[in-house]
Amino acid sequence: MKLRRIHWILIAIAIAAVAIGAAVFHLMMTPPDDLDLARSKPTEQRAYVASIAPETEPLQQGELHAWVLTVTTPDNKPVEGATIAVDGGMPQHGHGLPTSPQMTSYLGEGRYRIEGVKFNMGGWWELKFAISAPPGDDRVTFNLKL
Ligand SMILES: [Cu+2]
Repeated sequence: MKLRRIHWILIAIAIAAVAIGAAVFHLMMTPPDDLDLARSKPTEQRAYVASIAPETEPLQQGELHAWVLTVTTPDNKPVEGATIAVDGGMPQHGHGLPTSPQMTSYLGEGRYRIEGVKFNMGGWWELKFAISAPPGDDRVTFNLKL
């Protein structure tokens, strides 16, 4: 009688463990449905409007590629001579980018080339830019789904 009860308790614990594991896996692997995938948006303090475009699409997992970041003022004037720092990672996995992308050249008309971007797994990625120019320091985060 006693053994039998322990047996059922163990089965219940096993079922609960599998359910919790599945829920955690789902949370780690599934981007939120309402994720903002806009590729153009105002920066956090609204000093700029930033837009991103990959140089090649669709995005390939595991390959180094470049992006063009376009920075304008809110009234749509190109921002020249900005310093751009790049950061990012996977919010659901708690890790950053596998590489250290750099702004490598100014292409004119507020466009900056960002080289060395790599996404080494599928899921929700963030690409973050810190923009520093005469109008001020500001930052912006873009969401990408791979
Ligand atoms: Cu990851």
